[in-house]
Amino acid sequence: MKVQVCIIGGGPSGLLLSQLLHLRGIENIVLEKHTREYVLGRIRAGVLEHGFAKLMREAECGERMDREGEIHHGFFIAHDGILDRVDLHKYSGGNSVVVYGQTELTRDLYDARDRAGGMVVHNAEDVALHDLTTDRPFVTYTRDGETHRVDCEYVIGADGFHGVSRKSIPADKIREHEKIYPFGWLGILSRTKPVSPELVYAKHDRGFALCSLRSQVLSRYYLQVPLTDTLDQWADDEFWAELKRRLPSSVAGQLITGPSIEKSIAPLRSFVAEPMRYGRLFLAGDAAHIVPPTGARGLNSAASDIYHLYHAMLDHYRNGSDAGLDAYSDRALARIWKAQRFSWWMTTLLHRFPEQISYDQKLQETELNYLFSSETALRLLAENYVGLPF
Ligand code: RFL
Ligand code: PHB
Repeated sequence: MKVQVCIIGGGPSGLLLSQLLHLRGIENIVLEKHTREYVLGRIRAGVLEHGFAKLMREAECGERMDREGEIHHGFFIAHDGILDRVDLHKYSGGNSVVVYGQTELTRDLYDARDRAGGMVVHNAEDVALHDLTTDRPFVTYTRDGETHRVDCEYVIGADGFHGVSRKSIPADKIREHEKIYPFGWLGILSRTKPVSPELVYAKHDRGFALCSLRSQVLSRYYLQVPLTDTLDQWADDEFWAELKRRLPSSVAGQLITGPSIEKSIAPLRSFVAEPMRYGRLFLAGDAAHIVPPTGARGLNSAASDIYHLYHAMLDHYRNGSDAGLDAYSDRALARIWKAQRFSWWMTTLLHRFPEQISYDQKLQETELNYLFSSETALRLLAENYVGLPF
């Protein structure tokens, strides 16, 4: 088979790019390692920047998001027994975020690809990238024991952190920067009314906690846990009891508990690979960079890559200019590093570090006190949280 663009990975990055290119007549195929049910079973991000929401609309995938997603104009930070609110709308010059689950967004993208007759191959095993530094790259994969070959002009590596694309780049052509945090997040999803209509990020001596939501009947909660913890150590009752301990009493008293319908532990890590291009291969999303979830930047950073890559491809196929493709890595990375900085800042501000000394604790407290006493500091937080311009 021959297409213009071969996209590896059927997560949000790959599907969004596929849909946008298809709408502009650029032929592409998506190769996804897993089944659709598996991809849709992963509970991940919940907060979308307004710029991302706009891109979903441009991809003609925004209808359900606009109907069912919630617009949030602010969120809370709980610390030292009090609850302070960050007014995103006020301090970002009128912007906001959309609370809409990654699962739902991915489902909308799959539905759109189906409606348009897009080519999405599931259970594509042993995906391998070939001849990336020539102008005739190709990709091979096996499915049901049969080997297939896709000839293309460009390959997009949108196959997440553990994918094959980044690993196909020779080690001396890529530089990796990594920071591993000494804790993870234990997350649960429950069919209960959220404790607060807006998100609550809680800093506590016992560790960080987050109260988030997917809708007014579906809650998502997280607890900072040691990396050595396993799921069987965390029965639902223990989760709820620990969450209550880490929230101010005014919030804990409102908490409605119930059985978890999903429970998972994710380690916290920051990672950036640069450049994001090798010959005819372009990396996008988690394949090139990840952040700890604290600042809600991961999926949003993926969207900013897709924005730049989509426009670079349009430039190439419509205007015959490679300027966008040549500038892609630098443009994408400029914003990625800002998202890294913000995620690092929020993670450092709100978590309890194992080796933390009293000096570090005092700095965290001072940073929070300063934040809520300075409109300038709140503006900095708000403009980063709603998303810097693409
Ligand atoms: P994905 O979603 O990992 O999709 C990659 C796809 O590629 C497939 N794949 C392969 N396909 C073919 N061949 C191979 N060899 C392959 N290897 C892998 C995989 O099966 C998969 O389907 O990457 P993508 O599309 O770049 O999307 C990135 C986002 O998923 C990620 O950044 C966010 O989920 C991060 N994140 C959050 N981001 C936000 O912006 N806001 C949030 O509120 C937020 N919360 C979170 C998060 C991530 C979390 N975890 C679990 C890491 C909360 C959590 C707990
Ligand atoms: C989520 O709802 O999963 C979520 C929200 C905000 C974050 C991280 C995760 O910062």
